[in-house]
Amino acid sequence: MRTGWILAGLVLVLACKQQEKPKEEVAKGPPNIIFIMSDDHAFQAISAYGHELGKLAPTPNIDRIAKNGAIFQNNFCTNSICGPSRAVILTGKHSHINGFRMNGERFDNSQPTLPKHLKKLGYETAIIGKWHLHGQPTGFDHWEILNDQGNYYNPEFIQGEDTTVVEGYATDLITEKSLEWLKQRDSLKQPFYLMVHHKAPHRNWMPALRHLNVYDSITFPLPDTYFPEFVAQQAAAEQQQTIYKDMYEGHDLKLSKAHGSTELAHNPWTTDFERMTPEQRKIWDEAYLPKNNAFWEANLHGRELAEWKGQRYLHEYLATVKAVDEGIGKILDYLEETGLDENTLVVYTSDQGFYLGEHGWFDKRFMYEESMKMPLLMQLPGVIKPGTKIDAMVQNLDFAPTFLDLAGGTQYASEMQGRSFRDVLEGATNEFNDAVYYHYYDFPAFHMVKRQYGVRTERYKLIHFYDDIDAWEFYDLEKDPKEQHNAINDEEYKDIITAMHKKLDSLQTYYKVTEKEFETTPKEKVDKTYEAFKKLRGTPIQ
Ligand code: SGN
Ligand code: CA
Repeated sequence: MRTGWILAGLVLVLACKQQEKPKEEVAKGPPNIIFIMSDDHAFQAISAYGHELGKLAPTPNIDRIAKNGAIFQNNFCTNSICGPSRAVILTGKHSHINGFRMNGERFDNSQPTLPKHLKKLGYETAIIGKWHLHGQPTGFDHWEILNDQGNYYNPEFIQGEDTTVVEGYATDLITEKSLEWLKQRDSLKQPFYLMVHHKAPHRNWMPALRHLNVYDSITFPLPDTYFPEFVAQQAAAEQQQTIYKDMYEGHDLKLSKAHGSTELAHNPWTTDFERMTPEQRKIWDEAYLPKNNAFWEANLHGRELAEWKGQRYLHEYLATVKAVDEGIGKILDYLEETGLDENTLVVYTSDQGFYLGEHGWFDKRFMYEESMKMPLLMQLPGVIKPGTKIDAMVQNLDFAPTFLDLAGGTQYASEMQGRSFRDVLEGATNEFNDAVYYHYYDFPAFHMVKRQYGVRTERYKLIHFYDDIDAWEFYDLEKDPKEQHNAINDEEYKDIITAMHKKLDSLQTYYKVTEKEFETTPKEKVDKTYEAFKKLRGTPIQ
């Protein structure tokens, strides 16, 4: 009997290894860092940001981070596209310096990165989920990454030389694998840096089976810029990311070919649905058949159809966010149960912002607010006061220097272009950047968004679209927060625009932007790409 109790006690002690840890001991060393990043998660879709969409489709667990710590209202990416944003986060350097300016380029994995520096400081490092920088990750003690963009259902995970298809839903699998990694390590031995990188809510927005009907009863508000006019906004007029013109009815909107059918409508690449097991597909079809039948019965056209497409998009996008939020809840619960939360910096962000119907769009890339702004929430007890709201302008460029500062390794940030915003986090100041630089290169490519660079200050924004065009835009964000009126020729802003040009020049000099960054594409290539995407699109239902 006694032996039985002792054994049971031992098992309990082992099982509760994390809980047993004396909290003061954990709290003394440098903080652990969990960096949770989703793919294309718009701040509008996070309830802590107070947007109407977030309120209707709340994210209570992401909001917990804001309650426990800080929410950033003005965090901007330097280049609103996946691979490049990830490269900036890893290196603390702008795209033209770290060498990864657009998706499809090769990331030089031999260069110094944040995880490599943290390892020198004694951290154990890991990345689980989307990588998207080609080649194998370096600087990580453990990595398990999705293949390229990854898939929502039964995705492939790459670990070392092995690629394995894992049955399940990507968001849940990434959460589970992250928790497994956390549970098997000894946090008394060394601090950790864990990057949890979700695929969701990236295109083509496939929710978890348990969420297929989750928002069916809600009509989401579409932005009042859903049918824009684009006056003096040539680049905006020539993009291909308009919900009602450019989405594929099957791949994006999950529409059936016809009433009564479960076969998908226009779906130029079919793998997303083919990956599902028959059981998964059955649940999917049972959820979608009635909704799709109702669509065909309604026989919509014109604006009504465009609005229907916007609704379908928002329903699915927000439903994919739900699993991300649930996963974050599990991670936060685990940290709290084990006491690890006391000395863990939890970061939640997305690789860039995203359009949820503003200007009629999905996707990102533009220097306009919704895609340039990234959500950012952070908690670290003792350093960040609960409920802190930060207005200072920071960038993804500043993440690595800030984490290094908190980890006691500022010496490694001296080569970086970003700066630590630790003082802002600690509430010592709300002053940081007076202006931020942006440069997007990925043209001609998906969505045909022109090359552009510019500067944003607290109130104004100056953008130059170049390559096959040469167009300047200027916005007064206080008077025109939705960036509808290009005021580049407005007399009243003449002096401000001159000052913004000066600011832009000085930032380009400071960040060592060279002539090479303004190269243009041969016209033939641009024309061919426009043609290729037109063909791929086929004839949209309009
Ligand atoms: C895919 C998407 C595009 C998206 C790019 C880049 N098409 O190509 O819509 O802009 O990724 O996204 S899809 O139909 O294949 O999903 S990023 O997040 O990697 O930058
Ligand atoms: Ca992305």
